[in-house]
Amino acid sequence: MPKNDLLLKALRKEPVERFPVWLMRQAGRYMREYRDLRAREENFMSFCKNIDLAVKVSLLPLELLKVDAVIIFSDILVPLSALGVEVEFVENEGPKLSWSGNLSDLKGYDAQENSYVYEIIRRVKKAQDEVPVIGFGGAPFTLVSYMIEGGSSRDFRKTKLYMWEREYDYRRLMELLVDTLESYLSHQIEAGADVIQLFDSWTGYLSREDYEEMVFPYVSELMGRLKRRYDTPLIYFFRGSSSFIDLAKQLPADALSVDWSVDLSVECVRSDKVFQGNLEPTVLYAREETVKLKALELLRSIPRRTGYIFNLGHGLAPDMEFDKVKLLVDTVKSFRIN
Ligand code: 1CP
Repeated sequence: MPKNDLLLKALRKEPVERFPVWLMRQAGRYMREYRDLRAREENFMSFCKNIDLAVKVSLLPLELLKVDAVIIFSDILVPLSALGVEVEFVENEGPKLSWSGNLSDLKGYDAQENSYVYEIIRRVKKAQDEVPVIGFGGAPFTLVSYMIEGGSSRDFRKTKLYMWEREYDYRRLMELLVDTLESYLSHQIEAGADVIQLFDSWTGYLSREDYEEMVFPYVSELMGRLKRRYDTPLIYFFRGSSSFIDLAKQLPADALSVDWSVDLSVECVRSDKVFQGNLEPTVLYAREETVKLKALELLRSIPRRTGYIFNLGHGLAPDMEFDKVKLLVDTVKSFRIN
C-alpha cells in the first residue's frame, strides 16, 4: 500500500483529508527535465521502450510537482505496433500509422511484445512507495480512430465513413481491440498497476447515437471483463462528456474522468459515481491569479467530501509553463474540504 493513498481512498469513497490531484500528460515536454531525457533517444518509440528513461520520466511529476499519483510513461499507441500496424512519431507532426484498413493485414496480439511496459510498472513500483501507480490504455474507439485516420484528425471523416459503410469490419476491429486491451491491461495489473485509466480522447466528435451503438458496448465489454478478474479501480476518460454522461454512468467504471462540458456541482449530486476532472487546460495559459482562482472555484463547487479527484478536463500541452502547473497542484493540495 502506498504511503499516500488519497487517490485509492477517493476511488473507494472513503474519507480523505484533502482531494487528491494528478494531471493527464503530467510527464511531458512542458518540463525541462523531460526534454533533457527525451534528447537522449532519437525517436519517441525508442524513448518509450527505454526502460531506464521511461521510469525516470514517470517519476518526474512526483519529484517536481509532488502529485498524488504517478502515471507510467508510455503512449496509448504502443500496443498497436504489436498488432502489425506501423507506428511512428514524426517530430512536431504527431503520430503516423500505416495500415491497409483490412483485418487480414493485422496479426493476433502478443502481449509479450509490450513486456517493456510491464517492466516499467514493476520498476516504478519498486522505485517508490509514496503514491499509487496508474497504468493505462487507449479505449477501443480512440485506438481504432488512429488506425483508420493514420494519425491525428480534425474531423474523423475516415473513421466515421468506415464505421457507417464498413460496419461489419468496424465491429470486428473493435472486438479485436477489446481482446487486445483486455490482455494488455491485465498484464499491467499483474505487474502492479494500482489503478487503470482508459483514454477515450476523441469520442467528443461522435453523435450520441454513434457513441451509444458503436462505442459504448465495447468499452462496457472490456471493463466488464477486467472487473470479473480484478478489483483494480478503473477510470474512464471520455471527451464530449456532457452528451454521453448518462451512458457512461452505466459502465462498470469506478470513476468517470470528464471534460469541462460537465457541471460537477450538479453531477456530483445527481449521481454517486466517483468523478475526476475537469479544469479547462487553457486556464494554465492565464495569469497566476487566474489559475488559482479557477482552481479554487472548481474545488469549492464540489458538493462532496470524497469521491472526487482533481484533474484537468484534458491533458497538459507542451507549451504550458511549469511554474503555473506547479502553482495549480499546490493550490489543490492546500485546499481544505469543509
Ligand atoms: O516527443 C514527444 O515528447 C511526444 C509527446 C508525447 C508524450 C509526452 C506523446 C506523443 N505521448 C506522450 C506521453 C503520453 N501519452 C502519456 C504519458 C503519461 C502522462 O504523463 O500522462 C499518456 C497517458 C499519453 C496518452 C495519449 N497519447 C493520448 C490520450 C490522452 C490525451 O491527451 O487525449 C493520446 C490521444 C495520445 C496520442 C499521442 N501521443 C503523442 C502525440 C503527439 C499524440 C497525438 C495527439 C493528437 O492526436 O492530437
